Amino acid sequence: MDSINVNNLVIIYSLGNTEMKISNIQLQQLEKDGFLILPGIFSAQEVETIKARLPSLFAEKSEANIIERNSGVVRTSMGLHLRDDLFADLVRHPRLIEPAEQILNEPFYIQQVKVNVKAAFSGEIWQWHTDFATHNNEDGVPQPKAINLHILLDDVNEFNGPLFFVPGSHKAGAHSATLDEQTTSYPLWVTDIERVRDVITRSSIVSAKGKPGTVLIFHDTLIHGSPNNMSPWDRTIFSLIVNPVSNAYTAPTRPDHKHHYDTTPIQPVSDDCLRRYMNQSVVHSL
Ligand SMILES: O=C(O)CCC(=O)C(=O)O
Repeated sequence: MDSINVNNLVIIYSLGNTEMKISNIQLQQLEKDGFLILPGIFSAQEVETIKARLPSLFAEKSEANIIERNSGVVRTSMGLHLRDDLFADLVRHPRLIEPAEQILNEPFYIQQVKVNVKAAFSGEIWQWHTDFATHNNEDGVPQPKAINLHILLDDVNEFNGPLFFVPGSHKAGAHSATLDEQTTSYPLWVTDIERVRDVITRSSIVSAKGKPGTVLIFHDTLIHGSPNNMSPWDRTIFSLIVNPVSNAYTAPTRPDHKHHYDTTPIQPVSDDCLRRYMNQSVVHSL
């Protein structure tokens, strides 16, 4: 079996199959820090192809488009794999799904799909939180086993609202949290501030910056957040949350676009699945 290292992922050639794997060192790093930052996973052309779908999705009158409280522009656009055929492929992309298989080691379903836009000058904060606080309190997800996979669709720098991660904070399990329905238009279970202070004092903060095409992977109990975008540059990020079928919701309170009810296990599609959308005018076929 031959293998080569491309863009931080190991591509293993075996009996004519191509597999995308993260290395054991990266798996250990994820276990230790609670997150991975993987530059160069999607090409500039792939990112442009993904971004080309967004204006028409954002223009739709849909409750899955959540609008910023102050500026009135889209803050987050959800359920995209059910609204657009490119996103139906992207949520099954092997460069996301094969690392998720390695991490989870059991069948998993698509829990949430969104693009978070943090528009230039107006994009608002995501408070300090863990994803598990919302998954557990709103959906009855029993254990913090879900993982969040992001693709940076813009250049994310220190000025346009990068995610902040607290390394190692996932190890403490569930953190005390309170539902915040006031700060932004997106109700969020936010980590209690004394807890955040305590954890950061013992750890640090890492700013998840990177070029378009960078992938972030992080655990359900990792404390994270992101500041307002005061810069003249948009910050757009795709997010896919996957959860083991054995750990599915038990008491959902949220609409399907916030936690998908279909627990069919995800199967990866082919690595070149985005190619057919390149240079294509956008036609929604779903
Ligand atoms: O887009 C952001 O800045 C925050 C996203 C986030 O917190 C999440 O996906 O859980």
